[in-house]
Amino acid sequence: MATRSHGPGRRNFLKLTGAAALGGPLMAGGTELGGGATSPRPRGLPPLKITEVRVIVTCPGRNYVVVKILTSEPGLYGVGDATLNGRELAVATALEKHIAPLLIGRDPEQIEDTYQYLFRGSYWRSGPVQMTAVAGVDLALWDIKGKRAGMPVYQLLGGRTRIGALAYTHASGSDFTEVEDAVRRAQARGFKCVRAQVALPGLEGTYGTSGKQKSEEQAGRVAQQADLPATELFEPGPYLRTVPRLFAHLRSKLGEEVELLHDTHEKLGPIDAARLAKELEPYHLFFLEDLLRPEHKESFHVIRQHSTTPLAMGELFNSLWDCVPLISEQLIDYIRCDIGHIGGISAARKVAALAEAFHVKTAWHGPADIGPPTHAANIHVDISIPNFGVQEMVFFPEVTQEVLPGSPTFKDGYMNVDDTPGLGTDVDEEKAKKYPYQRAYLPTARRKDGSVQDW
Ligand code: KDG
Ligand code: MG
Repeated sequence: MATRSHGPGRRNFLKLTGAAALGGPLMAGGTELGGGATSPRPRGLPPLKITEVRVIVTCPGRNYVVVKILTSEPGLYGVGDATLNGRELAVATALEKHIAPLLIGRDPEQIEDTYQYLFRGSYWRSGPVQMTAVAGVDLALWDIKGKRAGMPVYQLLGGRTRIGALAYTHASGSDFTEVEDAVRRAQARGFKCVRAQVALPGLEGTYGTSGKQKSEEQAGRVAQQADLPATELFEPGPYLRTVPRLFAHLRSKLGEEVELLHDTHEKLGPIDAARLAKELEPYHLFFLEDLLRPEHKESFHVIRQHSTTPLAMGELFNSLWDCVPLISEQLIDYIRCDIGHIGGISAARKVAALAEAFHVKTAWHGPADIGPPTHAANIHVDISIPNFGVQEMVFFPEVTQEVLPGSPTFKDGYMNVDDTPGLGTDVDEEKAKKYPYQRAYLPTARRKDGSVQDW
């Protein structure tokens, strides 16, 4: 575990005071933009400054990067999540070495300005490492604003639009019957929507399965961590033959009511993707996820021309602009960016608004490899927008919840947050110290001829 913190050293303080004296920041209605805060404020709250940024890397079950931002108001702090699976230390370093020094002395209430400053101010835009770091800061700032206002973040976003967020979990297995049993277990637990993945005969490992699954939680923890990357085998032929048969089996055994989803995990080329979407049509999927690599947005036309299976895409996107072509051309039905990898709530609400204009719904990424603050952010956005679709979720193990308390709750198929001000999540720094970072990678994949394949 590493906790490195940035506070207002005398040098930083002088630098910030100097910048203000040179007239850098602009004044707006008694509030300074681009740095510190001045009084009086329009609504009479005292000025607030960021005094310290702590970057906490911990491994309670798996690696997480937590950003804790402290303010000049005693006891007022915000907690964000900046976890990027397999590249945690790159994000932690970006935060510690490059971003934290920029934050000291800024007004934490100027969330949009900070987001713009970090996104555009670096000149080098976007990218998963930078945007995960920005998301960590963004979440912590929304947490602070909610705590200061005495409101949960969803209230700041416009208030409730629904009683909870319809959730989906994962079911997988080494054959169709095992997957069917896993779906039934999920249904017994209250889930109305279940993602189904099956192992491919004759191939070592398949994304989303790890042989015989023991529980939904394990099924959810698809990104198995290992000291060095495991190599899985993939061939499109067996995959394309097996998946439609899986869904034929599930529909014949489970009926039409349960909503079924499937994740292709960017493995296919355009014509294979179109074939899969077309062949899955009779089984009425809720959605078919991530058919193509994120580079190949234009190829979604091919899929759309051949099929009415609802499509979801986006967990590898890093900004609003990655989403624009697919949304504005109505090539997908669900946008499923990771709020923790596109810059946080400030970016997500713009993606959601863009999607709303084009009849696209949200389905934010919600795997085990992002921390509870991002899962909480998912729900705050889900329950305050008009065009929410579905929310992927996981049950965190006890050890994770001890270190990172306050995850959203699940009941009768829906996720929810309570009225705790802010995001409702926290970090126990003492407990985090007990679980030091462990090097871990995502698996990789190859074809049978040895060539590289997307995992
Ligand atoms: O770190 C990679 C995982 O987040 C990803 O494999 C999970 O695709 C995923 C999903 O839909 O949950
Ligand atoms: Mg996915």
